[in-house]
Amino acid sequence: MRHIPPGVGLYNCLHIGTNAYFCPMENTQEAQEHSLDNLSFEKFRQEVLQDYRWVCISREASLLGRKEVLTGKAKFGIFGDGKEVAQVAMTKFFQPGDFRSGYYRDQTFMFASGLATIEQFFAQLYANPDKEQEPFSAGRQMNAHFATKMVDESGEWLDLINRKNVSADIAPTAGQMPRGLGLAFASKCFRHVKELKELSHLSNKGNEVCFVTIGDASTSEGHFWETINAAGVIQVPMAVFVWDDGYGISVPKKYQTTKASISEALKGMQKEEGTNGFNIYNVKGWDYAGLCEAFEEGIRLARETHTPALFHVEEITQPQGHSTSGSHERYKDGERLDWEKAWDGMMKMREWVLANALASEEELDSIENESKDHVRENKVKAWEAYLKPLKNGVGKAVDLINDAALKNTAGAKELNDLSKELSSLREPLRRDVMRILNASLNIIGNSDASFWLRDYYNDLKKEGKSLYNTHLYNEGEKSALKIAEVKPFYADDVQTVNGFEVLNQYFDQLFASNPKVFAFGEDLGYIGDVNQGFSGLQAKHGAERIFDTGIRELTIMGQGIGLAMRGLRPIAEIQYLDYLLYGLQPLSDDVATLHYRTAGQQSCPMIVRTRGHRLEGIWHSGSPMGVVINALRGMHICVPRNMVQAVGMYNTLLRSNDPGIVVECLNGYRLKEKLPSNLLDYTVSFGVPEVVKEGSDVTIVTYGSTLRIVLDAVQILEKQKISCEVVDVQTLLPFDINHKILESLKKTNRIVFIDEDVPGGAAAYMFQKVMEEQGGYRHLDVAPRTITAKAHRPPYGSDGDYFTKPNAEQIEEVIKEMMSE
Ligand SMILES: Cc1ncc(C[n+]2csc(CCOP(=O)(O)OP(=O)(O)O)c2C)c(N)n1
Ligand SMILES: [Mg+2]
Repeated sequence: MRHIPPGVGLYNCLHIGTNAYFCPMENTQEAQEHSLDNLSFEKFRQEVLQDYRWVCISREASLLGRKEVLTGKAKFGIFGDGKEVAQVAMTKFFQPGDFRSGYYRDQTFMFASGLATIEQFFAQLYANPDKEQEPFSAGRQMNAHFATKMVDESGEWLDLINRKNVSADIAPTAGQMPRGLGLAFASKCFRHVKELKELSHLSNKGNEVCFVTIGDASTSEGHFWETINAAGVIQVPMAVFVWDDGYGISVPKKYQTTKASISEALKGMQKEEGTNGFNIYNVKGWDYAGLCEAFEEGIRLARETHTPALFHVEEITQPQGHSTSGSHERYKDGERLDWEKAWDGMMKMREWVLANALASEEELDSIENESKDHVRENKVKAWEAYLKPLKNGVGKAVDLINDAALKNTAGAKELNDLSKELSSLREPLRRDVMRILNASLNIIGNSDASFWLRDYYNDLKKEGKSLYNTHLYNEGEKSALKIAEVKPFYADDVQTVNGFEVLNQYFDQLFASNPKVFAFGEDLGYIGDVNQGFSGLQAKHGAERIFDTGIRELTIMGQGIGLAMRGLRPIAEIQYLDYLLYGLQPLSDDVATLHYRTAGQQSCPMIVRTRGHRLEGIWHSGSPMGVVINALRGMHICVPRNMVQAVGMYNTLLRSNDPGIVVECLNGYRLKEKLPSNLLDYTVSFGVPEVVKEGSDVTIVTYGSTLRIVLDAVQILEKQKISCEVVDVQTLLPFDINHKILESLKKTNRIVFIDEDVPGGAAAYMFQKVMEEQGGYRHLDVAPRTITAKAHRPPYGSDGDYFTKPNAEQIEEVIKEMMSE
């Protein structure tokens, strides 16, 4: 661990990316060797002053931002005051091609890197949904949740190598850690997989560093520890900056961290001669020169050698406390508050500039004053731009209501009152316009006078939808829904093989044909996964592309996220569906929301491969599909009934930019299947169920491994002259987009939904889709049913399974009951 001593004196001589970031001025001889002349001194001075300017601008943005919230112009604000100096230092080493995976304190970094303007910052504070004004999330994210554009409108990756890249922030503390690991890990893949060299717009030989920022308290999360361990093991160019302000909202670090110091607690992670691990640095958050020196070394080593670095940046203050939701006087004592004032980074930087005669008092005063003006002017611009369409909307609605009042004498007074109410709102919202238009329409009724009002009301509804309800999935040509179906082709001399061999042959061909594809997980590399899908393939395609990971589902998902966001095609494995819960948080909060929360500017086409439903016991046999479909809106949920279908689903996902999860049936690996001869080419259309058996008395809707149990029951029922139509839904998300199940129901007038989830889980979801969305209730002769597992998990042993999950006899009984109603 390196302690950077504070106050190292005057440094000059700028050589970004070399060892000599700053050279001590006292050493004139050496300084001359580094071409210290007036010109370079002036350049250095200007750079320091520019940094100071960013510090001042950012501080003013925090101060005015808080006021905007307290005066009611914005709902909530969280700011980066106190962290400015560390961030201007960090910015110096952030190069085009690099990535940031950070959190809500990084506004100074965003300003100083040229990735955010003050106007954009305030546009987000006001929740302006116009992407031109608020380019990070189009009004979808809280303030200080940043992002840069990574894919174009047609879903192609931009030249990330020439851009400074910011992966979209999320609010859950430490949620940036797994993604940061993956973004850094991608550099390792680009460096070591020679077939990727051609993708020169995505990487420059893996020289990119991922900058990961995190607060001191958030290092208490398991996400932090798992990520740090994984990065220490696999050695990736990740630079972690812990902004240590001593608190996580109100809770001080003595309750957060062993020895109240993250660098102390991490000592065993320090890389030593001949070991892996981290380079760990301690540095003070107000010490501009010390910060630059530490960051220069750690980031250079990360870039060159892929050794991760951790910077414990201590003694950071929070001049305005945590956020606009409270005041820090409630939990910091007088001594702490006084200390924070005395060690304010902005003040310390000013002192340092003066002590080293880099500028006069007057020069610094004018930088401070100009910064204040700059922020104030841009804040006003952002507010005006935000209000303009809203005011226009109010104006138009008021005109229409007044107009209608003239034509509607009975309701004129009420209409005039409504139009007055609307025009008197100082800070109107779209919802105010909607409410008043609707109230006006209720008064006018369906008369001719309502025509233009209703027309405008409908336009605003459409506008609201396009502003707030779009981009959950790709909408253009990279949408999985636009991938045309190609049927599997079976040659005359078709082979019949085990299910796992279908996958194995497919993955072999896939890895030979597409260098962007990677697969990894527990036991996936050397032995080729627990069911042999990858058997023999590591030896053939290389351990850089098909490999084992530690037992750490969360960061396996993180590795997948990072690779996918950088334009690769990861297949990240969760060994058993039951263990998906360990990896669910990044899928739900990060993957599933990414395209939505960036309004389509970032994509994460990762594939999660897992297997489930059908071993035995409380774990290894679970089917928590209700959890999955509800947590993962924004991903596709594929539940193939066999491995041929699974391959078609992998092909569809690989052709699109949408993320998806494929749940293979655990009992299917040794079942015989015919091997298609177009393994790489056929696709399964998402949201298109398949009728696997036609019938006329009852429609049975199911999926995945339950299908086999259903077919057993159907055989028995058919002998009793009950004709069953069996529908395999194939994908739970999306679900039967063309209402094929309704067509079946129209024919049979009886329907039952069957799966192995708990009551009220995925079967209830399918029920709601068909009954409510498709209007299936109109075609029922008898009450519709769901058959599910019991509420508890399946006990170990085949009888435990039999009495817990749907079995053929139970299905037979329910269907006979339906037939006799
Ligand atoms: C998983 C999760 N738990 C709780 C919160 C609420 N929360 C937001 S910020 C915060 C404190 C974070 O403190 P720290 O990591 O030190 O960062 P700082 O705000 O001090 O920069 C908490 C508890 C959250 N956003 N996410
Ligand atoms: Mg903190």
